[in-house]
Amino acid sequence: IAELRLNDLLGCALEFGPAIMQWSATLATWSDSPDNLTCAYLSEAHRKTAAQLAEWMAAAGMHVHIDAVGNVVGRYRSDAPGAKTLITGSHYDTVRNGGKYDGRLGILLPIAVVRHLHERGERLPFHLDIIGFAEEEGVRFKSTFLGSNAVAGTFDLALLQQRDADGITMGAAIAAAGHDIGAIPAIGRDPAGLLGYIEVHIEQGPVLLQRDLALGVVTAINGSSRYLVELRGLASHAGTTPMHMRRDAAAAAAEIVLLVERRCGQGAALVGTVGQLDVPGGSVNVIPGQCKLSLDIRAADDTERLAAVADILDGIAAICARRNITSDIQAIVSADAAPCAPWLMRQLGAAVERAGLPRHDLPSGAGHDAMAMAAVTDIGMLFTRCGNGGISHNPLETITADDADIAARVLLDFLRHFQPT
Ligand code: HGY
Ligand code: MN
Ligand code: MN
Ligand code: MN
Repeated sequence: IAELRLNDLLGCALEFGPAIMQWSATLATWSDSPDNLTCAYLSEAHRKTAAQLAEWMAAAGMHVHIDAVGNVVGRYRSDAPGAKTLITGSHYDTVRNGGKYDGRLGILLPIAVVRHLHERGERLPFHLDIIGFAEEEGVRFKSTFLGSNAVAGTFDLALLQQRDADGITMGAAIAAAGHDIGAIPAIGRDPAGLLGYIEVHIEQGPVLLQRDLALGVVTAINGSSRYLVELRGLASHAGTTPMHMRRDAAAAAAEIVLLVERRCGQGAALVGTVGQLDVPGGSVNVIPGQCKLSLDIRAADDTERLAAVADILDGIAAICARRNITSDIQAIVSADAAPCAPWLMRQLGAAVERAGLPRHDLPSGAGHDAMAMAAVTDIGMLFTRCGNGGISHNPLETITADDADIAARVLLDFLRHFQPT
């Protein structure tokens, strides 16, 4: 309270920014790795992060619980009889060696805004839920959006059988964290009770930075297809096996990497990445008999994405046939592009303009929890500028306290003017 009063007294411009930056730094102290920020689903660092978010939500005047998949759910209750609920939030897990703000900004910023409302005893005509989604990145278990799928009622219980790198099933990990997998289906929300979902997220790209804009209104989230590919050839002696007699799984993988790059270079908003490439148990003097790689193909247009995926899968089959390699290809994610609701874009845009900023609309190349939430309610997203050239999924990911502050002010203003359709 002293900090906020001081800002008021001093007329400091930054009412929300410093707290958001400080909270982000605090959360980043809990990591699965001593060398970088990695916060994988239900690890010890993940559970400490959840507990800290719950504490901050409660201190901001919210009623808080942690649900059966580890989502941290805070409700800032309305006094209005029969009030419906607007949800905001994002994820608190991270990629390996990630940044402080991906996901987390979308949880911490609304907490700062609710704290502001609570300090002033200001209630909203609707319940505001802030949800820290437990898992979006798919680091520990290959599936993504576990937290937001549970809230959207689209959680696939078969995923509980998935095993992590240590052979632990998702179900066992959830139970070990003290949660009841039997309670997962009840997490799903009734669409009739929802007014919409808003996600504040860093842009994770250079557009706002290049245009010198603090904020952007998202038009749609690009669709994405994710695969895990396992190639099998024949391990044999690196010194005695003639080149024309080899079944080199890594050489096949190298052709596939270049195939993905070439094919995805043919589309305007089409991108393709092989982010994981591994020769399990490889040795310098052994021809790779096995190679594992991931595929991540995205586009604004689903038809374009699916055409690229089909071409790439055909190309993989041709490469393997020519090289006498077998392949096992596992589809992990197929998420269609998720359009943002025009009425929410309009109200977010109006709040941006009331703050004296120009409205700029842009698509999201990154996936977000909003894609999963689109299954249960209308979605809107507000992007904040990224520094360091827009880099993300990297410890160099950065934002400024000023931008965090203006984004919080815009969210506060959006909430105060929010009109359900
Ligand atoms: O991969 C993505 O786009 C998101 O950061 N999970
Ligand atoms: Mn991410
Ligand atoms: Mn994210
Ligand atoms: Mn997200």
